[in-house]
Amino acid sequence: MHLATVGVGSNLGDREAIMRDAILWIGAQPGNILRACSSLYETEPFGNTDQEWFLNCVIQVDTSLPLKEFFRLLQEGEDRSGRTRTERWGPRLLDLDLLFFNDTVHSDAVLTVPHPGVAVRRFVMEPLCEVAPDLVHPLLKKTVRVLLDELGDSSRVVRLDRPSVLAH
Ligand code: A4P
Ligand code: MG
Repeated sequence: MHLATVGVGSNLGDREAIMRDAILWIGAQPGNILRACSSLYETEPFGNTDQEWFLNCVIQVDTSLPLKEFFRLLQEGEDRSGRTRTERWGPRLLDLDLLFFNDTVHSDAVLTVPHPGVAVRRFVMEPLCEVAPDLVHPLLKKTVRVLLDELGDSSRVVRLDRPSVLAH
């Protein structure tokens, strides 16, 4: 089994329902077991700031799929949510970013793991620290907890104090 850590985000439509549907779908695919799901966070847009706030969370999945197959599954998950790929960093129904895959370090034309943005984005690091504070970034050689302490990004990230996105 491999441990995949995935960032989930949405800033269009019924964000929570779209995220719940995607997370349940990922967990229901053959070879996958949903192991953890963070709280939801309401987050200020990073990059292109002229858009609606996002909902973000982080999940962990035990998977028997190899790296590239798991990534293809995430892309299929984005596509089935009706997402159209338009502007970079622009609004989206659903964004599934593969943050880590075990301690694999991999880069080719379509896939970079760990996700290059992971350690500099508060909207990723706060939910990530909730589910995997002791996970060590395989390139930076520091735990998530330490990386969050050292984080320079001061954009606003608010944890929603309500039942799990899956508890419906
Ligand atoms: N790609 C390469 N490696 C990966 C990976 N590890 N995970 C490639 C996911 N995708 C990866 O992605 C662009 C290309 O990245 C894909 O073709 C894929 O092969 P995309 O999701 O189609 O485009 P994008 O998401 O618009 O661009 P990018 O650069 O991936 O942006 P991010 O990093 O996904 O950020 N602000 C808040 N508050 N919350 C958010 O969730 N998300 C973004 C998007 C911007 N601002 C945000 C949020
Ligand atoms: Mg993306």
